[in-house]
Amino acid sequence: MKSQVEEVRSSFEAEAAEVNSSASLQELKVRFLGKKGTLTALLKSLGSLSPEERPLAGEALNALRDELEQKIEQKKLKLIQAEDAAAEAGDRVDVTMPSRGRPAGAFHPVAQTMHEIVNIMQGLGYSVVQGPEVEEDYYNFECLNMPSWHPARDMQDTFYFPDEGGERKTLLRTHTSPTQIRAMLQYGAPLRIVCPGKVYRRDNDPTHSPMFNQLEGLLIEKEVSFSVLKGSLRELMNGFFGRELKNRFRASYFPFTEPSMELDIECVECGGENSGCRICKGTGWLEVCGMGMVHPSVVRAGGINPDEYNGFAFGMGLDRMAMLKYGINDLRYLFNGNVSYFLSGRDA
Ligand code: 2NL
Repeated sequence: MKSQVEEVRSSFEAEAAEVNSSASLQELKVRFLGKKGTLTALLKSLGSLSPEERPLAGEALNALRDELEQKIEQKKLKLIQAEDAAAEAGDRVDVTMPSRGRPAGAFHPVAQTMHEIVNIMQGLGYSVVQGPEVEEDYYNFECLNMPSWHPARDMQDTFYFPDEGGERKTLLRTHTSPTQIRAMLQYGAPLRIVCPGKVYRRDNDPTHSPMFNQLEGLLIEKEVSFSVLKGSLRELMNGFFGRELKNRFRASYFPFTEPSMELDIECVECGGENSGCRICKGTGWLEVCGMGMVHPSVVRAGGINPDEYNGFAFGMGLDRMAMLKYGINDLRYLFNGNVSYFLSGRDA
């Protein structure tokens, strides 16, 4: 029995030396002191010993059990301390580490689009002019042939700043045209300008935001023809989309131009090949730009003699242009500030 006690002790010592976690310590405890443990088996065998041998062997085995239990408890404490210290060290900030860095920034797709269009127009001799977003009714509507009773105002309801008498003379501009009127008054003719910027309308649905971005162009010279307008806009669209696109000009109406037209380009998504195309609704065409020859009374409102000068103007939505060029399928991605959509697969 004595040699068995020594055997158990030495095998415990050997195995305990290998233990390096509280989990493996628990396994060790079960192997020696558990119901089917090595030491437990010896204790059970006491009954088969002779009455003379039993007390001594019992004493030795009980002493060994106490010893093992004690060693296990000590080891457990040490392991828990070491594990806590390791966990804490993992949380500690190593101030000598280099920073993780940030992904490179980029222009907002609408800003990018605005710069691309402005660059093309600058190549055609146009300058950029900016103006106030809080405008006067006169510049936004009145001088553009839209008196207060005009039905075209219904489509351009906006946000007003009533004065003390309750009159609504100050508003958020519904288009960038008032900036073009201001430019005509300031610089006179001849004039070639583009006016990009934020505009506002009382609209809010999946394809209309209360704030959106527009770019208008204005050219005032002597004896300008509609064909100059058509050529300039073809140049703009082909330059912007980077390839020759089919186009068509349809008759339209705006209060401030006469005659007025709209430009359609071939669908940049399907090229007219997909009758179920979500982008062109199966028509093969995309409406991208409204335009016309500036109405003589608008030229006059700009302080320019319409008998001496004429010209053309056009306007387009920059948000829509950005969505078409960059394949953005929901207007809300442009406004919610979540860049993850632009960093990963967009169709996901
Ligand atoms: C559209 C259509 C257009 C204009 C804007 C304009 C400006 C002046 C005089 C005459 Cl100062 N016209 N701008 C003309 C035709 C169309 O925009 O669909 N915009 C998103």
